[in-house]
Amino acid sequence: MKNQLIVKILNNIADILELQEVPFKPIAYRRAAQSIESLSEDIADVYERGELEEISGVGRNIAEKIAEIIETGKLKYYERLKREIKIDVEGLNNIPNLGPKKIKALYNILRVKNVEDLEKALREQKVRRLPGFGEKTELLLLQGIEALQKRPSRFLYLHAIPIVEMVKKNLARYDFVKRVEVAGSYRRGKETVGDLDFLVVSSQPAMVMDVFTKMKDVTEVLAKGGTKSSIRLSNGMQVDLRVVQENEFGSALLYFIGSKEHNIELRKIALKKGLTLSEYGLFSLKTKKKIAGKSQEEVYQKLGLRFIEPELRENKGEIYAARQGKLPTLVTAKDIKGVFHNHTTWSDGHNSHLEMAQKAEELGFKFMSFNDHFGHVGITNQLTEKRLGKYLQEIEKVQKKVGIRVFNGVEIDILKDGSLPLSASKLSKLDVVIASVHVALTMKEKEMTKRVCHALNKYPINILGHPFDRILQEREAIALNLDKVFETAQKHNIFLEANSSPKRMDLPGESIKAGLEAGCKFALSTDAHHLSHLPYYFLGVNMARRGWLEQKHLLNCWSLGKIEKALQK
Ligand code: DGT
Ligand code: CA
Ligand code: CA
Ligand code: ZN
Repeated sequence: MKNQLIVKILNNIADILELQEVPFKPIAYRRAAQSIESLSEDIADVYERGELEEISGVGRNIAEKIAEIIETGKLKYYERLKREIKIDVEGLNNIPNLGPKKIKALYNILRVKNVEDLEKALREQKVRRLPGFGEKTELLLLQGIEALQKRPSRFLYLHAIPIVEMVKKNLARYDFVKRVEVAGSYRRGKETVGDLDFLVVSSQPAMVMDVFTKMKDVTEVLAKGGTKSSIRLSNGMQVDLRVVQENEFGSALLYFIGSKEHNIELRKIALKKGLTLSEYGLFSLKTKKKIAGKSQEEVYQKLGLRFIEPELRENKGEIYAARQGKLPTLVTAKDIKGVFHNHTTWSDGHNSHLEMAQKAEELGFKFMSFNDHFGHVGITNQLTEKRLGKYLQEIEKVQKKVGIRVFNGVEIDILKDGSLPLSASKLSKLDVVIASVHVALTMKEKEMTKRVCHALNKYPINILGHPFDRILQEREAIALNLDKVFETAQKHNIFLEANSSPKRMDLPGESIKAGLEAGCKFALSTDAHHLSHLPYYFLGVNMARRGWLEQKHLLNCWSLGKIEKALQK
């Protein structure tokens, strides 16, 4: 959907033209932008119908420009203006409370060309002296720049949860709100979300718009129209909301859950059947009659497909599987009988073995495994051969005090040369051996792959821990040839980890799917360092579902007897 992009470009053009003191034109561009802002449908659809010029304020000239943006995602005229003006209007316009008049004054008097210049001028307290600015504006602009710099481009799934709950709660308490559902990447269980997308059924859209844009935590209203609005919250998260009719709720959900790639495929299938699919419903091309739209199930059915779970909707083979009746029966949180990879005060965790095990029992698990760090100097309080005996005794004691099976084990470092700091014979006596890369992360792909595969080939390992070793928003994944790693793990019956730690989410769903296709099996872990981390195992379930996993592929779903057998080394 390019409406927002087009609005932004048209407004930026207006600003540039105003800075260049071109008469009248800025007003025309702004008027067009305003109409598009309040458009209740995708402008691409208007364009396809050849009706751009029917939008109020859009004449031949602007219509051509809009068409160019829809077709190419860019506008040559705009690019040229940007080059001419030498002022980064786009960047400056992102700062709240800064409009074209102020940008002009800043340039004319202080030669401010971009956000960097502005920040410098603000810090040197030069801005307050400009006519129409003052100390208060200076502070506001500085705060705006700081907020922009802090704003992450994507959010951890875990951090999106309270926002989703907050929006739902704020809306659901009104009688005129019949239904609220979250869609988008969040609904597909993606590891991170760009923004949140909500759908609401209501016969009073204007009231919904008011309530939504006036929620307590809203710092900026990005757009407010008759049936859709976008806001920004204090943490920088953008939330889009759209009101639809009950009889189009299914097709609207389908559209806004996405992914875009999945939607495009569905539209193609519709066309082949002489139908057309949009967020408003599934229609006959010939008679224009509506065929489905109330529920997602109905739309899929009319397209000749089984219902596809949102986590699978990435156009990665799910549509073919749905047509063949071969969709996987995805694992659910209820199927998880226990979790691997938990840390305690014996290494860098915050709780004792007993506290962790009791919490696991309280959560309804049937087993858990302890895998405190063993290895390399550098990890806080790591286990050593000398401490290992006492550590194992402690776990044995805890086993007698709780009603769940407690597996012992370690998370051992894969050293630079692919060796592990404990012998194979000693490792084979432990219940669960997880091997992970924690140090020397910058190796080239070939070397790193050799290192990991060497460990998998030579040692009795049960689980390859967090294979990417990435920290979301902080550290990129290590360079690995996944095909080779998957092949080696599969050969030795080594499980690949689905690590549920919110900042790891490792392997992510799409790589789990690749591993599955290579014949690998998986183990879900919490990587908990505190008992409050244990409930986050559901994040791993999201990943497993996005990776097409069924119970038979995920060790955590098996019976204890089968798990013990699978862990034998
Ligand atoms: P995000 O927010 O980056 O994590 O990812 P999404 O998938 O939530 O993407 P978003 O918020 O831009 O749009 C929400 C859904 O709306 C998306 O999953 C599918 C639908 N959608 C958005 N733009 C288009 C489009 O241009 N064409 C089609 N067919 N669907 C779109
Ligand atoms: Ca989204
Ligand atoms: Ca969105
Ligand atoms: Zn680790």
